[in-house]
Amino acid sequence: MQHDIWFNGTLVPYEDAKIHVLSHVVHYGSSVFEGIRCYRTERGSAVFRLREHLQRLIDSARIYRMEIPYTLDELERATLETIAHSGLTSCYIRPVVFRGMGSMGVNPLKNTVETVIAVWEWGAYLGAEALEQGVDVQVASWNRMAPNTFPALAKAGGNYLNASLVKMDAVLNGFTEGIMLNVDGYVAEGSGENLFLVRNGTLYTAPTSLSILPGITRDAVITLARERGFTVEETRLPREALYLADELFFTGTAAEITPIRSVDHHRIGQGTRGPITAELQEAFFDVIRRGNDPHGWLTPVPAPAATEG
Ligand code: PPE
Repeated sequence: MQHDIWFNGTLVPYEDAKIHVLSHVVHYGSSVFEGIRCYRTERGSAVFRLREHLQRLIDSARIYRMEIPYTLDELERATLETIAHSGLTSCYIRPVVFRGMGSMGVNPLKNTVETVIAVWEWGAYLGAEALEQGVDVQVASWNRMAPNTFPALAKAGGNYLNASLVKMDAVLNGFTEGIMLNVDGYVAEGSGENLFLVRNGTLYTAPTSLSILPGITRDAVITLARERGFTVEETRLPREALYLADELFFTGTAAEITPIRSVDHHRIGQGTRGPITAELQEAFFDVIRRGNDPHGWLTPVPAPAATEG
């Protein structure tokens, strides 16, 4: 089903949420965006870490000198209104801010800044069985961008040209996803997910200085793991550490916590979801399915979304 889209302050029918082909974003990739999930918990519909995602959107826009004409509070209200209006009890939320009409040419400073919030139903990102069985991945031949090329802290549309090269290669080679190394050859992240490695009971993940996206799910998993007594180290890992891992998993809004069962045809652990991955998935599901929220990560969606469905 197609749901109304919030476009510069008003909800418009899906078919009417259009832009001109000469919009700056079409030619130069000048957009910043977010991916957020709303869950139907046992205590009603709620959005996972909404304000953190919207703050990252505002930060991404700031890096690219785009002035969003809405405050964080206004974007939060708009998001909740869009969900409630859709009648969906669970959904994926895609806010996007982009450069519109003005002038052609690389200089975007005279172009409009447009703000959109769309919602749709989106199931398991890496396949229906992935959350239990794990996925097969390869190390990508394309690197993550160098820190002085594109700002990695910005979740910008243009960054995903690199991500889609990684993803296409992986899929055409028969894998589900690709893992990027940074320019120095250290493990960075997937095309649309952060990555964790488990070895001898300790968790490892790349530091944000390796040009990864500072994932909000990554942050949640670090918190949940430390609460359960695990050590989590943000450190540089060489490629071959992937092959020696006891467990590997991706984190992301779309991917949630997805186990990896092989890398470059090296079997990881027993070739299925590992016990620490399962424990952290369980802790995550306790929040998003049961609605247990000791960290204040859930924002309830007002009726009618919470009651319909
Ligand atoms: N790294 C990248 C490159 C990335 O795109 C994402 C999210 C993450 C890490 C995880 O970040 P977070 O969602 O805050 O935990 N990718 C989004 C877009 C996926 C898409 O195909 O579109 C997402 O998961 O929503």
